[in-house]
Amino acid sequence: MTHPRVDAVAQEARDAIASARSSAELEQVRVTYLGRQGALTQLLRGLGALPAAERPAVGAAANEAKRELEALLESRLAAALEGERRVRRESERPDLTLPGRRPPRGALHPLTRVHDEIVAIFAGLGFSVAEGPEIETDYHNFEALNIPRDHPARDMQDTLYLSESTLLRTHTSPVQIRAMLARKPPVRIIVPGRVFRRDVADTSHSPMFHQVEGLAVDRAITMGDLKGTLELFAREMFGPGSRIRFRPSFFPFTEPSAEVDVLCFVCRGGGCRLCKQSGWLEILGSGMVHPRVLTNVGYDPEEVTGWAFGMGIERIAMLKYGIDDLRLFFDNDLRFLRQFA
Ligand code: 2U9
Repeated sequence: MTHPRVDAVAQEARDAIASARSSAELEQVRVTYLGRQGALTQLLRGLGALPAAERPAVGAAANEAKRELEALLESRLAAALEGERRVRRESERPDLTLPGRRPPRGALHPLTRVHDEIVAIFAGLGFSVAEGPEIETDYHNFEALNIPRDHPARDMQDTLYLSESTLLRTHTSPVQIRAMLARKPPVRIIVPGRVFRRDVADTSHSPMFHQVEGLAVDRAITMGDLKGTLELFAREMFGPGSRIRFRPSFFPFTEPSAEVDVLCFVCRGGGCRLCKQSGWLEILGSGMVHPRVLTNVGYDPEEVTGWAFGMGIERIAMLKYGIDDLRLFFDNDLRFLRQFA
């Protein structure tokens, strides 16, 4: 069934469908001809205004054209959508030739790096790692180490006491006391760990910091052994040109005692900002274990001798990396930490 008035609109719609280039354009065509204000819809709606004799023929032709156009639109729309999906799949296809994305990689904390390096150097010399509790007794932290009751280090200013007889260890030395109480000589241990002091944080103080201490006890251990060991340590830690010097000092738990400097690795002794023009950098304290300390752990100072040393990991790290504020180690500012990646 056809009718010239309908045929003109229908042909126009067919042409529009044929030339539509996308699903969006097809939808536009549908709205133009079959939508609420569409040309064919208006034509059907205007049937009442036609002479009665013409209504059936025009009505039938318009309905037929509507069904035909709807079917045509549906199949063209399906084809257009499939085409558009294909184009999108193609453009979104992963490019397998692109280089992979690197997973974000963390880095060791500078204190961990220095700790590991120190431990590795002494492990290479036959020392084994010993660890112990951070909460200690007054006996292991002070008494056994020949630090008498009236010694300034005992002052409440320096020590964080938990009770009359327990405290946060102020050095890792109580671990060496425990090790010696537990076994017979020879002893060769390295003792890394956290220590605590009653201090307010500033560029060079922190209520918590890290130490590595060392202890060697055997028959005929001498200060020469200590010096040779520390010289080797300094060369591995600060470079093969490193030299050390001993300055007389005093600690209650060693006799004789010495503070140890390393030749400044920046100016090689000439004097610079890092070594404050002295040519030397203080790196640790050391000495021959006091005979009273050996007696306290049941060793006979006539039979065995020993040496010990202690160093602050933060201090070594500050010298090695040129860091001027201790607090940087504990702030966990990524702008600082990333520099050690
Ligand atoms: C035992 C006997 C002796 C450990 C020693 C030092 C000297 C020393 C400081 C370095 C910087 C502490 O972190 S710091 O402030 N330590 O100068 N430590 S001798 O002597 C011992 C330890 C244990 C049984």
